[in-house]
Amino acid sequence: MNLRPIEVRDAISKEDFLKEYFKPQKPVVIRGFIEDWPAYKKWDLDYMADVACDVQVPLYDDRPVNYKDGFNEPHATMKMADYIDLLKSEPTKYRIFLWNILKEVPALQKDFSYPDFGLRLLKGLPMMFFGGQDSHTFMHYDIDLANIFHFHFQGKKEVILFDQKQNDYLYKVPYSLITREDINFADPDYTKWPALEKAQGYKTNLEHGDVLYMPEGYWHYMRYLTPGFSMSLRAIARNPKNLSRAIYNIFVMRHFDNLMRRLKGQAWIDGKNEKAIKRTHRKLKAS
Ligand SMILES: O=C(O)CCC(=O)C(=O)O
Ligand SMILES: [Fe+2]
Repeated sequence: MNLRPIEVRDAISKEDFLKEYFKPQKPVVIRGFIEDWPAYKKWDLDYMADVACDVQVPLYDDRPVNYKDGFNEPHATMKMADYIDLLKSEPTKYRIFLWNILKEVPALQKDFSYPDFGLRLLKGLPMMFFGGQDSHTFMHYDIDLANIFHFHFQGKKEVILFDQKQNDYLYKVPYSLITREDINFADPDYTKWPALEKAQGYKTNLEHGDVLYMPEGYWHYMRYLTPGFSMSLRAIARNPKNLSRAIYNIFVMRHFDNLMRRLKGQAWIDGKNEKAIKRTHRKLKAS
């Protein structure tokens, strides 16, 4: 993999953001942008344990997809206060993924605002992500191929990104939004995954207060170097091609995949995983 560092900018104007990053669909890390949010000073693991104390949170570990799982179905649940205790006491694979904070803890709304990047951010959908030391979120892109603004709090997180032009090299699993789950993107085994050598992407480490802009449909892999959490805000895809793929994913692809899991069971999942390798290696040979 050829991973370039993501550009880092200090507080940037809306005009510059649109011209230099949104229009060319290029990722960027913006530092010092949310220092006027109450969240910037208030939000850490202890605060979250406090405000969401008794809320039951959905947890995911790094087990591979099983045909019995529904789309994004959690592997466990726990009280937020207990989960944060766990995060702080030992490395854990358990992550919170796509947790709608406003639905669960509406009071958190007063700690942040929707920044004006010149894109219309979806107000109802601030999503939170938590992870323990060394846990990772598998390489994926979001079902709606949205523009994502990812705000990081507490700790350090490693991020690897690819655009959709890299799909031929990434061992993408058909009828899903993920690559093969057994690839370690932090340190890939190129004898097993030779196509990855051709992939051109980006890499960065996020720290408290950083905002990462991920353009439409970008693949992202996140590894929590220390326990921490982030919030994502999104704006729907503007590129008509991405928008139509979002509609297809939401209304067709995911239902088809669920149906096939019910009909064919684990053979459906295993078959897709084999196809991911076959297709990628066929393309590699042809190139
Ligand atoms: O931070 C994470 O664990 C994953 C973030 C993510 O997938 C997103 O913001 O869409
Ligand atoms: Fe995501």
